[in-house]
Amino acid sequence: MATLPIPLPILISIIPVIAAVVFYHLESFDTVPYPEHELKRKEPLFVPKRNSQMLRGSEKIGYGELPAPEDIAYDPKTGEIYTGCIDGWLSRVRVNGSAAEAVVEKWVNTGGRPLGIAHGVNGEVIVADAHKGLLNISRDGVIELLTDEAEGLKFKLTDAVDVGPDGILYFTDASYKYTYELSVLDLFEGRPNGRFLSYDPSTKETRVLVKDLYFANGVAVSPDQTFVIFCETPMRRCKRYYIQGPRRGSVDIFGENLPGLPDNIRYDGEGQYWIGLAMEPHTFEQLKRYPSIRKVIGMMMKYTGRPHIEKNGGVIAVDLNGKPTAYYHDPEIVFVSSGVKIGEHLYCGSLVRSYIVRLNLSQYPATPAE
Ligand SMILES: *[C@@H]1O[C@H](CO)[C@@H](O)[C@H](O)[C@H]1NC(C)=O
Ligand SMILES: *[C@@H]1O[C@H](CO)[C@@H](O)[C@H](O)[C@H]1NC(C)=O
Ligand SMILES: CC(=O)N[C@H]1CO[C@H](CO)[C@@H](O)[C@@H]1O
Repeated sequence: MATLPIPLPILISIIPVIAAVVFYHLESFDTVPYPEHELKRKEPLFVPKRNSQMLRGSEKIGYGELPAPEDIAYDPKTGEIYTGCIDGWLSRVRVNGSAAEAVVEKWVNTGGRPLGIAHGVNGEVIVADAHKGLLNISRDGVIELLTDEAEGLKFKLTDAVDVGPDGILYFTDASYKYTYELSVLDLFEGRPNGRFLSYDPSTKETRVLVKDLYFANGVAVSPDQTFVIFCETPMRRCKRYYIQGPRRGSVDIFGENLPGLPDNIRYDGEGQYWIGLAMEPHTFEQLKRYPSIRKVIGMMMKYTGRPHIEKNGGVIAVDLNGKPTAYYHDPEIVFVSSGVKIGEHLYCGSLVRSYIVRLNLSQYPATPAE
């Protein structure tokens, strides 16, 4: 009788370990380290004013009628708010008076997942649809696909959009590799799979302006139209791409070390950009350091679902130079996808709630930090 090289009880006890190791190596999900210099610990960003309990006093707009309203775009001509939901609907919300009186109209269904929204120069609505690409929705609700690929590579997660001079559209594809539903895997993988692009309606040309971006997200054209801001979610920073003037075509950092993972960016017409922050960074910063842990969690997610590491989301306001002015957050709010200031209210989009959160900023302001 042949003797086992390892005693049977020990062999049995290490089988799960061997299985785990084999499984780890077979699994195609492959993580890489984030760039070394990005992992340096930094002092938390100083923000002069904050409201650290922004849910207190907030109201719910369209409760139950707006599942995961991601971006918010205000049309000053009609006083309506547009938002895109997880069920594919692009809804128009009329808010006048109290939150309870808000009227939600399901306008068009893209059949995909509408994310970024911008009002075009001809009264149309431009939608960055995660699944479909960049869409043009005419005033009477006809949907047209403008573009869904560039340089031979299809978009997988068209994310944010804004309209620049001459009606040129600036937008992001957060990842060519992972869909909206699997976006956590993109952040866990640690590769720059995103692109910042433009689409010119007069030539129908799609151009890649910046590639190799880490989850390219929120887009906002500067009010003087000299540059376009976009953010890289896992890097907690915003970059600036110049579209006019002597620096045209170059990129620099607009703001970094944000107190959360940034999503959409909106200019308020009054000197400030509002950036939605999904969650505070601490746990994710830890994960960024350990690709093998990200890999194991990423693999397990297929069977166990997404790990819940998020807390304390919010919105940060920064001035025209990217300097923070105010930070609204709350331990109980997560996956804030956008913040838009309309009049004296801040309206917040969400990836997990079924309504828009609204806060009266005159009544519940950010106050000087001690
Ligand atoms: C969107 O479609 C409308 C209606 O056809 C058209 O007037 C408009 O120019 C289009 N916008 C873009 C950006 O293609
Ligand atoms: C917002 O709060 C201010 C200050 O309390 C109040 O005067 C104003 O009426 C509120 N606005 C609305 C629309 O409720
Ligand atoms: C927040 C909002 O949509 N307010 C609207 C209320 O109604 C007036 C006039 O009808 C609009 O100008 C506002 O924009």
